[in-house]
Amino acid sequence: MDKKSYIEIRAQIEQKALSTLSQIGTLDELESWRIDTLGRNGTVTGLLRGISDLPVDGRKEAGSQANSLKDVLTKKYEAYKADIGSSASIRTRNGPSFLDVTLPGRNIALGSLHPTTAAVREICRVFESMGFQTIEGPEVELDTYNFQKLNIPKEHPARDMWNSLWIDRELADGSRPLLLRTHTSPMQIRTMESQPPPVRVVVPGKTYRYEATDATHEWQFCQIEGLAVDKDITFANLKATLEEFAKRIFGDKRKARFRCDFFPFVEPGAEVSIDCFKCEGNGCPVCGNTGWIEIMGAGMVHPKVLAGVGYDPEIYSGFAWGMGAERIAMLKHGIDDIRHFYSNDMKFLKQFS
Ligand code: FA5
Repeated sequence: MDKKSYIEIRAQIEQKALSTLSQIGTLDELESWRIDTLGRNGTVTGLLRGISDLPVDGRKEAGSQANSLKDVLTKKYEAYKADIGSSASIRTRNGPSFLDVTLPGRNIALGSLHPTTAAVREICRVFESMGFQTIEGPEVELDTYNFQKLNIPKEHPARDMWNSLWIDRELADGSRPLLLRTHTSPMQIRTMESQPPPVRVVVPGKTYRYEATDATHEWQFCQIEGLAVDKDITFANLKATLEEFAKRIFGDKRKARFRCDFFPFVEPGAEVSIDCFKCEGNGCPVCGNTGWIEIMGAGMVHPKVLAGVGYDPEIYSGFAWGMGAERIAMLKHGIDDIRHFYSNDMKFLKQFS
């Protein structure tokens, strides 16, 4: 054999050995490969023996090439053996890696509902069971809907009740009528304008106010508006509906309190509070030492508002409310600071998963 043929034979042995190895999936197959390739009568051993048939001047180089092939294949054999032997593995057909089907699976971290979302859904379900339909509305609102059609004209001092975040976009007439809605009440108007009575809707959604935050106030929070309009609706219907809501959400133990309040779009108006979960109504920092936590404003829809949307106030009457979803969740779970809801603290949020 001459030097050229020896080099060709070496290349063929290498190619065949590597290609066979790449198909191997079990220890038995690997052992047969070792015997065929590196064993006493294997191809590589035969290659080494063939050195003595070469002319003397080519033996040194051929020997080093045959030995380096032996080293490479031996190392590959050991790596495959360790890999297959370490587990019940399945060889992937083309890649060098192994898929170990016996390893335990990795847990997929499942998200969970934010406590505000959970509260909103629970509250809406309660009202849905009483015949209300859940709808949503725009968070960027027109002055007309947020104020004017709710009986709050421009320059009216009642606007001070809602510190507004205005959107700095001037219209052709020079007005800047867009704002982030300060409450969900604009949806009272949008709903009544879009359908004839009877109406029974609840409207959850984000609301925004330009105000300082504290334990019970956020600048962005969630409200749930409610509106029922029909013939013969009275304040007794309002009270019964909201008391039923309070019982279903807080249980029979919690007490609800109705007190006179002023909102330009209702007459009469009421502030609804629940006795403080923290001090059981005795007075503490959470309830501002009053024993009560205000959860909503409510009242009978003002006749001017009904007339403004084309409902005849002589025939139809209705009640409405707007409650703070986080305040409800705080009462339900004993959370003493509303700022936890929006601090993105996983330790807080995970308690509700
Ligand atoms: C209103 O927003 C009226 N639109 C409610 C209403 C609707 C009255 C229909 C009559 C008829 P008020 O500003 O009081 O009212 O807010 C209603 C509720 O939202 C409050 O009782 C409270 O639970 C919640 N709330 C108000 N401001 C904040 C705030 N900064 N952070 C968290 N919750 C708030």
